[in-house]
Amino acid sequence: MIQTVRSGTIVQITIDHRPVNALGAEVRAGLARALAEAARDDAVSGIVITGAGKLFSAGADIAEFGQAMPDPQLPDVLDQIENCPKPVVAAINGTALGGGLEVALACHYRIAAADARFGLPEVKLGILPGAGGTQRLPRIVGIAAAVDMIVRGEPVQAATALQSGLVDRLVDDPGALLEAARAMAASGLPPRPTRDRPVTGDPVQIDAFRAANPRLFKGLVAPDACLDAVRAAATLPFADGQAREQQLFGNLVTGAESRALCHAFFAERAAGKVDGLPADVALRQIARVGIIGAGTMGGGIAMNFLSAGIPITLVETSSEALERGVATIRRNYEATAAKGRLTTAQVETAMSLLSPALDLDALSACDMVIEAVYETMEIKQEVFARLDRIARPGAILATNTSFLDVDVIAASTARPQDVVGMHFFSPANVMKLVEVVRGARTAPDVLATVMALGRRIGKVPVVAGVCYGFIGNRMLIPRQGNALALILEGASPEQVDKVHTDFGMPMGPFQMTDLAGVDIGWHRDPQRIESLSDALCASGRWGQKTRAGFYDYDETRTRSSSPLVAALIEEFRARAGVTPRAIDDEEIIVRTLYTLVNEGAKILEEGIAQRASDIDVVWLYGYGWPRWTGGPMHWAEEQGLAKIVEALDRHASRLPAGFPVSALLRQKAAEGMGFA
Ligand code: T1G
Repeated sequence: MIQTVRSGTIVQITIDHRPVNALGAEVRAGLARALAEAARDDAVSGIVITGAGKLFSAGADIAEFGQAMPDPQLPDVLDQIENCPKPVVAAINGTALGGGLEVALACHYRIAAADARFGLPEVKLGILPGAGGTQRLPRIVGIAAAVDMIVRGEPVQAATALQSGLVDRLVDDPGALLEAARAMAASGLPPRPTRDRPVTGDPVQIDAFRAANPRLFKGLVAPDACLDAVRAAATLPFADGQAREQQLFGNLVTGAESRALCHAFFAERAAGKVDGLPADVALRQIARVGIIGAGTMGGGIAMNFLSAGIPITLVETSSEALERGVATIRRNYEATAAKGRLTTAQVETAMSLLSPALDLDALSACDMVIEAVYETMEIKQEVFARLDRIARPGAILATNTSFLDVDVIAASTARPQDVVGMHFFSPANVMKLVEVVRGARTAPDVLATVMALGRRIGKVPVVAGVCYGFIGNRMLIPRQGNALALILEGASPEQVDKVHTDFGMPMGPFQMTDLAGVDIGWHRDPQRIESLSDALCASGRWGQKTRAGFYDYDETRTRSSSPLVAALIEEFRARAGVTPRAIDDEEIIVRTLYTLVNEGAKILEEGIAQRASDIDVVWLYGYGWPRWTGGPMHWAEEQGLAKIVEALDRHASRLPAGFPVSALLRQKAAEGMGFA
């Protein structure tokens, strides 16, 4: 946990707690002990603190949250560092985050490797830096820079840290860092308690930051608490400011927002683990990827690989479609470069890895092929049958279907073990989620390879079993279906959507339908009007792309209510003999979100998802579910599963006939348990 090495009069204390040097109870105790011994030893003139491996420290042990934290507490250990009568130098060998950076801030001097990163990401866990970070950082970098780091929670690079004074010196050669730190500790520099340094900058910068960044505060409590803590640093003596920080931290760490965000943190990491997959399964080499279809999805998917430096063969059926697809990819890259997030050289490098082709045979050298063609089974089966004859033995054949049966697609080849689903989300070059659909015959090394590849291209891959719509879209079906039923019974699209956006979703069911296209899944027969959606489609209201759907849209895609749709809804109510009634927001939540949770429970029951937290990751990264609620399954647990079941039963008469409440949901509710 803690290694101490003596060289000359300098004691070097190393935090060695793999994998991320988290500051759990044993580390804190070890650190306190080593500091006390060094402080007591007259032969010791200085102390160096560093981390083992690539990181300095990732901060407090998040797994300890919610439990009683054994002494010593981190703030006390850091006070011990700060009050040490001998100079203490932090040798920051790599990433220093959260409590890890707070350790460095309590040291008298900081020297870092040139590739080190520094951050206080606590706000992303629904808390604030609780070991003096909100009090010491403003004393080192000033109010404005401190507020920016603490409320955004984003790490800064070493060069920025040097510029802001966060570190005193950088060392280009990582191998020379410790020696330089020992020399600094032995150089006769006096201890320099950070608490004695003045807070620089103007407190008005705190409110100015809030006014300039309203999105960072939406739906959250931790960001404002961060501002309050920095305000205390700017206005109170150190000890009082630290007490205020502790108070704010205490309120947050036991709160629902922090529970949700910590859940999301671990859920994201757990999602990468595949049950039943041998840890040592050998991955297949993926040096070139083929993509069939250069439309919106195919083009977006291609960009992920090009951006990761993986060559792409992009196949289309016509040169117009191919040129259009390639032009869209270049346009997207140039738009990103125009925002300064890519250099022209990076754009050209990515485009140079793209090989457009008009013939499937061009895919014969690819190690993997992803099909992104029109969403009908017949077309997909025909493509896979041809691919089976063209692709090299051992190539992975992936389908980007968002609903269809991967086993049926695989059966159109002689190599179902090489077939897998990779369901990207639109826009595929932006959305982080990939549902990796494990077919009945998908080989373990294919699954492992695709999961690793998903991470390599910067995605969050989640394993799903084969069923209609996999995890995400399957849960969307009851939400969309009930939303439509609600507006026929008396609610309006505006009311239903407002309930969802107030809840924290980026958009409601009808806004989403308009974005995706009202005509998705439409039978294309304008004479056949069996539903409100049919009527909209028949009248050309296909959504944003036709500037009319459930809402009207102007040239800037700003939406407005449509009197025509309101009239259409009235007409449909009359046809169905429905007398509209007042519907409250609670009923909308029950019938659109509780039913979604219920579908999630059924997905768990059937083993389509490995764990409830995977379902949360799907909704957090694929559908914009508000992260501060942890995802639908965690949110349901916070609501209380018994409350969910009671409400679904209470509204049973208004749910589709025979709407089955999941047996697992009932069982867990009865047992007073969660899903995990
Ligand atoms: N506590 C416990 N476990 C942690 C952890 C932490 N702080 N950080 C990572 N892990 C686990 C993680 O779950 C995974 O486990 C393994 O380590 C590797 O992580 C008082 C209270 C450091 C950039 O928010 O951002 O300090 O899945 O897969 O991609 O103010 O981990 O293998 O079982 O993410 O190389 C603030 C959180 C804490 C940093 C490395 N610190 N960590 O990324 O590996 S609050 C953070 C990260 C705090 C104080 C407060 C990243 C990383 P498993 P990984 P990586």
